[in-house]
Amino acid sequence: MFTDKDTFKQHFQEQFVGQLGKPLKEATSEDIYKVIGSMIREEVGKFWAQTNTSYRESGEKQVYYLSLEFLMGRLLGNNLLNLGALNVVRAGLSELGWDLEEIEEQEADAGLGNGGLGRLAACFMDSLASLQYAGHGCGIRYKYGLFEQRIVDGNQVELPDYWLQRGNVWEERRYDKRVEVSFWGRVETREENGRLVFDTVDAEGIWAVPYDVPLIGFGGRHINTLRIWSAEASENAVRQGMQAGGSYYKYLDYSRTVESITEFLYPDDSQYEGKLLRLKQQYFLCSAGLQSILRTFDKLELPYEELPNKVAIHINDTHPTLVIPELMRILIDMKGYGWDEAWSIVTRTVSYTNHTILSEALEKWPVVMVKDLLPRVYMIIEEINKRFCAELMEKYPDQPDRIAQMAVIHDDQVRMAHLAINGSHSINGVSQLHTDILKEKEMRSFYELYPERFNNKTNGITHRRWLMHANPELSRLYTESMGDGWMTNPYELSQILNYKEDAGFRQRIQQIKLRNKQKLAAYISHKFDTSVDPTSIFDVQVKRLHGYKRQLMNILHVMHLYNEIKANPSIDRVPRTFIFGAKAAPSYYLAKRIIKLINTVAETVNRDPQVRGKLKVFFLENYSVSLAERIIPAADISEQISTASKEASGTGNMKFMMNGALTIGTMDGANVEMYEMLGAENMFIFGLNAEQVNNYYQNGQYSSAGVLARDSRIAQVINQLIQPGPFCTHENEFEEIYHSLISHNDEYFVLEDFADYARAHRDIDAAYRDTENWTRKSIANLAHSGRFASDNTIHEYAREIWKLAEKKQLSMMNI
Ligand code: HBZ
Repeated sequence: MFTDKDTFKQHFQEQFVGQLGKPLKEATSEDIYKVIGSMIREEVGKFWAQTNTSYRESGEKQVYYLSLEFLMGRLLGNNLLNLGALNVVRAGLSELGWDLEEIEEQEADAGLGNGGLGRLAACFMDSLASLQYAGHGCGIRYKYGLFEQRIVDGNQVELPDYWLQRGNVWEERRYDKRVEVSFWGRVETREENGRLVFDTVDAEGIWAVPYDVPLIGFGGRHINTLRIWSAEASENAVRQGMQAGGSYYKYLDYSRTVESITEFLYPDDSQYEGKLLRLKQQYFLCSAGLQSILRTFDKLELPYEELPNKVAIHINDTHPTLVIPELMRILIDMKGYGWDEAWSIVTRTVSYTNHTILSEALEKWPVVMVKDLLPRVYMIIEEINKRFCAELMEKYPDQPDRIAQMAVIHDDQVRMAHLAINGSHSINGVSQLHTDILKEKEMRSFYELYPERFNNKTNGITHRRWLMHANPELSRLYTESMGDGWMTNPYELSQILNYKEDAGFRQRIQQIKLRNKQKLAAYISHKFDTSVDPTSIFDVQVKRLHGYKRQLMNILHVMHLYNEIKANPSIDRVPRTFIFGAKAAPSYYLAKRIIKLINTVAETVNRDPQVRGKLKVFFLENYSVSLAERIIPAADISEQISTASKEASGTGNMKFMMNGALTIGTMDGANVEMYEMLGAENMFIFGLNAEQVNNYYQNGQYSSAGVLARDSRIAQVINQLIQPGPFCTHENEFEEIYHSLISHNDEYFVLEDFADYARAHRDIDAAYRDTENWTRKSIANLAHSGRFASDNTIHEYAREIWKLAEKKQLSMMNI
């Protein structure tokens, strides 16, 4: 169907009329989107089946990536790219009078994730399929994804994201593959053939119905599966309820309650939510996922001792940790294994990634909640804890504190990270610094106990979405210059270092950046009905809003720049356009005030004729994967300014680097690894390092008020938060922000790092004036970005954690 333009056109026209029953001349862009989507589904169907058959026949080890979040974004463009059909379809549609980009805009983002953690899962899916590993995603089909953000009077307003409203062309409902998930009930114990048997009675069973989405690998022949589960009332429960005298209305209520389990994604990215519904979501995923995994394994007709050789289950943070006691339950209660055999199977099968050291994000479930909702699973967790504490007691007989500190159950709470570490053979952090902090501080005692389990896997991003699809012009330049080997081996991007001294090449790089900036400028101009100068420095910070990510420091610095220009209108500054995009968790009050502050500053700055031509500020609403694809290729500066030690890795930093932006950043997360490759001349590093931050936390010697007393520029900006003036319409307007910095002593060292941050920005100003040298720095960033392709990360997971068979290096020849 997609071999050449004319074949495509012919098929497309036939399919259009056949599917929609109306003439092509009445088509809307949404119609076109749907028809192309269904053509792709049809095209890949055969290969999807083939991939699954080959897995079954070869019996090769399967990886299941369990995650409460998959932030997939749009699929049309990437699927066409991976199928090798992008150009054919673009050209064919163009002849029919349609623009592919406009068609892509018809697709709703699949926003089934909050941020980095969910997007990482999506990048991993693309790499697994493209590298032809047998790796699948297992998640939840939320009816509502992450809320849609609107800005009203400068404030964030949340709207529901009903992404399925117009249907979803990519998914296949597989009702025949549904499984039952049970909640509540009581455990009854009896003896059978001399052994204790546990039955859960009076439990409530509901259906988990899977929807399968094909994950099309690069080349279009290898298709893995993302299986997302939806909760539905089981007709059995309904019938029983009706027989017991329940009314029809009661039944309707009941089925709504059941469906609520997969109704929405929890919108917190860094704060753990101790809600019963969230715990239900977690168990729902684990139970449904495991049943489906084991059903596939059962087809091999092997004993369960073989499970760790045939199956790897990876848990994305602690959210799916219940898979550990659930697999124990199945092996012991249903398959008849003894505890020790079962435990050995479980721990050799499961591995765990930690994504944060923020203590407020660590999951702890109240014992009563787990016990009521999942009585048998709770018994198993208790037993795991008992045995673990006994092991500790033997090892550290005179250290009761250490045992209490490491226990799985403590203070009437189940600590999910402790359970995950206990039940996994591998625990990894997501950047070298983050892993070191886990080993030396946060999880030190576990590292001392099980040093061989801990390892690092620095995050990565898929260069297919973030370079080939988001930045087609740059991709074309690469291929013209050095061939297409970089597409299957992103390390080859380093070859462009050979062109650093080629003035013609640099000029092409500059032109591409300018065109990307012009496109974004047009988008912003349209949204805000104002002009945007594409020759100004585009300085971008886009990510979730959080105290530690320090959007506040960025906007305070913008206020400072404004003050400087006002005090000295003839000051010589390269014009800057500051661009922000960020969603705040709906319950995170301070984060929402920071959004309001950014919008207030933007309004003042953008309408002041005295700063016109020097400074502009924009907050782009509803930051999402598709918006990121517009913004990132247009950035000159990437703001990666978290308080050192707090950002586990960051992945936005890698996307900007891959699109030639220069980073202003702290020595945090994966920035450290970027710096090791790029050196001080290609990155703008500032601020406290992780050790200094920790020393401050430990010795308590930081005083934010002291910083104010020393630096009048900061004092001026801080006062502007509470005194009527350019950024404050009434007294104390931003008092909560003010107090977080002054009364609460500036938890994230915004004021401490401010001066050095401002210095780094002046360095940027100076460096940007030398266009040729700036471009050389940009090329250095582009060239080294191949290191952060998720293909590399996935090869490392496959080799070192999942123990998959080595794959041969792909090349464009065999794609
Ligand atoms: O995971 C992020 C880290 O903050 C970031 O540094 C890292 O690069 C990325 C991928 O490893 N963590 C998250 O995005 N975390 C969440 O989104 C989250 C979601 C639900 C929760 C807790 C955290 O309950």
